[in-house]
Amino acid sequence: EKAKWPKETVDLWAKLSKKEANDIEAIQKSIVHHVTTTLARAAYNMDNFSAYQAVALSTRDRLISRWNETQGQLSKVDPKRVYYLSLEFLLGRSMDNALLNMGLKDTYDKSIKKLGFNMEDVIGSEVDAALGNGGLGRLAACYMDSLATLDYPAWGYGLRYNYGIFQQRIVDGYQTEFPDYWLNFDNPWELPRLDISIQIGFGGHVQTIQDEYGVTRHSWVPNQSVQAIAYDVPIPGYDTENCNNIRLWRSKPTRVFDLTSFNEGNYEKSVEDATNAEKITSVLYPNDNTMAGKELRLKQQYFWTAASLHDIVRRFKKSMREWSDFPNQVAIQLNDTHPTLAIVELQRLLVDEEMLSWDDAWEIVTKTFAFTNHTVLPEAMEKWSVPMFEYLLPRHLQIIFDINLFFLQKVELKSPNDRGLLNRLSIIEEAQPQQIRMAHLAVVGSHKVNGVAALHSNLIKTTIFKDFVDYYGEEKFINKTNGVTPRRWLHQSNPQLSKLITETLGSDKWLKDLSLLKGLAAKTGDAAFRKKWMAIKRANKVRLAELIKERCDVEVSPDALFDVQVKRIHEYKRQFMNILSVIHRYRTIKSMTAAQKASVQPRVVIFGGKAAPGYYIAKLVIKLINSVAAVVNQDPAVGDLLKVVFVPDYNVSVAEIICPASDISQHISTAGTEASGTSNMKFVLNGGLIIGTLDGANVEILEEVGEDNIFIFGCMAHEVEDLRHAQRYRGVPMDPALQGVISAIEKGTFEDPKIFQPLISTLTVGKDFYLISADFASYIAANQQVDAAYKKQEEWSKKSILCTAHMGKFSSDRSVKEYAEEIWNIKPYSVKDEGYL
Ligand code: 4GP
Repeated sequence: EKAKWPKETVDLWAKLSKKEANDIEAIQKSIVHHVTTTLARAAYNMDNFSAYQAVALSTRDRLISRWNETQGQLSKVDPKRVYYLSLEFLLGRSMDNALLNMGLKDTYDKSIKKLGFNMEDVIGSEVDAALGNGGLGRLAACYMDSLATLDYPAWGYGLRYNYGIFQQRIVDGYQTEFPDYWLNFDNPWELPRLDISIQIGFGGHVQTIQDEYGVTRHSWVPNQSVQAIAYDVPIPGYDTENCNNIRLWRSKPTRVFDLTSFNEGNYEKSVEDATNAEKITSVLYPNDNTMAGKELRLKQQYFWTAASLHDIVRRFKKSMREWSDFPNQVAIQLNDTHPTLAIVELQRLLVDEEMLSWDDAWEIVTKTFAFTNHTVLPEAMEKWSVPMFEYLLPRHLQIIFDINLFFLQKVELKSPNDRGLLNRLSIIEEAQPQQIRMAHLAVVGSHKVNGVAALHSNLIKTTIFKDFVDYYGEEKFINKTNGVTPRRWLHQSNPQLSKLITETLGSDKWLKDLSLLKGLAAKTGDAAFRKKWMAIKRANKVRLAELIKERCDVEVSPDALFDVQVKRIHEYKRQFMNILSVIHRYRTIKSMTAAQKASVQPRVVIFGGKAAPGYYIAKLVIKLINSVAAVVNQDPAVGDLLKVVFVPDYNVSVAEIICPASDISQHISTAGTEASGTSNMKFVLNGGLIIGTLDGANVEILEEVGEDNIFIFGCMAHEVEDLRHAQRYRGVPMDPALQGVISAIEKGTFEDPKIFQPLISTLTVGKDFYLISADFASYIAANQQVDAAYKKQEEWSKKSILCTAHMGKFSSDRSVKEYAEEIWNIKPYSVKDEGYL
């Protein structure tokens, strides 16, 4: 179009599409402009929230310019891109992060101060975008930050849920759930792309025809359809002009189908269909490490993968390349098995719609996809019942059966007559009814499969994917240890420490090359530095103490040892073991003389995290924590020696306050159950020590920080099965200290013991699946070592510094670079700042 314009029109556009100026005056003008026009307010009726809205809109203008520029340049250059398919993006707040990444925080700070507002209050008015459950969703968000920062051409694809993860409130010690209608006040961090709308089908039947060459062709004729509408979320990199995109899909009714019902005189039905269409992206399933198994969830998965693939294919087609070039232009990463249907959908598009041969199509598919596994827990393995699947996606089911048949035929050639092997490898589980094993489909349809920490990646090779490793060989199964973004998890959440590190290292380069932190190690001998370091930790503890006062109405002393366990509540994460050890500590203190008490290290034990609404045992753990807290916090015999709090509604923005404030944090899963963990990395990065088992990324943190700077206890992954066997069949007695704790609960020390009976039953000898009894003694001992080490404050401060100094490996920049080079084969492209669009 541009080519047809006269020169003066082209020049006029160039002149008028200059990017915004970033001086204080321009920023203030843009804020006031949004106040008076977009918000239709004025200076005299402003509050912190409307100030937030105006600042957000002004920030968003600058974000959009970068986004536009990046996407424009990338369309021209058309490099290979990676598409990260994730059902969860746990982004948290955007404003602070966007300002810091764009290098505008200071200027905005000054600008709004002069306009009568305070940056912290304004930032505090933003609600979290909580479109995720826990580790998996937050990892996706960290990876998006790193991809943009490293200038990789990358897009995320997900769903725009109306309701994010529920809000948790504690009522009478129990978790209660409230809907998180986060879109109540509009969301300035998204750009609705109402023009990008894709029709997605469901149900119906498959037509089989012979084409003009006599080849049998299938085509799917759905009988329902909904529209996918795109909402784009700009993701700015740190210290770069690049700004990537997360495209989230929202479901809407299609007009065509409403009209059919309407014309048939069935108005009510047509409105009902429309409402059902909107339900698809209504709510995030609140399950972490478990599979929901609901029909609506399967609908979400297909809706999302189909819309995303359609979009990816449309972009590819613009370049007029050969289909065989597809894997040279497109890499798709499957974040867990949730998007596995994308494999089937691409095969369907290529074979049924683009008329490629099955084998040519399958080669393209398998070169395009790679798959990340995040858990070995059996309850998390996604399976879909064949009848339900057939009803929703009849053509996809046929394709899955064909993929399976061709795969098993190859296995048969390699290992003839091994029916057991075929059964174990099959994508279809022969149950009543048959089940589709999504993890098997993901492995068969991908060229690389990775775990998320060294231990976990080895474990999947010897357990859930063992037979696949024998068949495909080792090279297909690799490790990509998780990482976290130092921008959000240190620079943004711990500004004082970030400043001290920059001063000490002489530049802020460490924010893009985290290995530079090792320069801090030389400072452990510098007493003045140690003092500054510990003063910052204390200030962060004061900030957390204020949050605790506000949310839990408990006063805690920032001079006590802050001991934190925040993460989803799950039996395998063993919050139960933690609170049992707290009861043990309480009983020990109660039995002491005054003289003995004088040498006790005061501790504040801080819990936080959500339990899946249907996870009864996890919810009882929350109740027990609150019941123990109620007794301990009121007991004058204990005073400040022990306090227990459960911080309600743990989320990303609460984590940003908690992570910088811990002295010790707990990562105590039964060995072999936590795939990686990422909060462990955030705590250590902020100079907190950890107590943990040899599980997930703890193992690699130990390697980096050294055994003097971490507290390791408990059994090892390879011992777990033997220990379970021993307690099941040889009746190993319960640990005596644990026995004492259980008796105290049963005697009613903390409310009516009947409440906790189902929880205690999980410890019955022979049933203690997560091995709390087996690990209890070493856990108590490790906690005693923590107390003793913390008393030597000078030594502790050195450990704290060394922890941060050795965290270079755990930047998500490192993880993302490994994915880019070893799996996706993509190269960075730096956007040129041309000053106009
Ligand atoms: C989580 C794992 O439990 C956690 O160890 C890991 O750090 C995280 O993924 C990111 O890789 N898994 C899930 C899940 O959240 O639902 O499987």
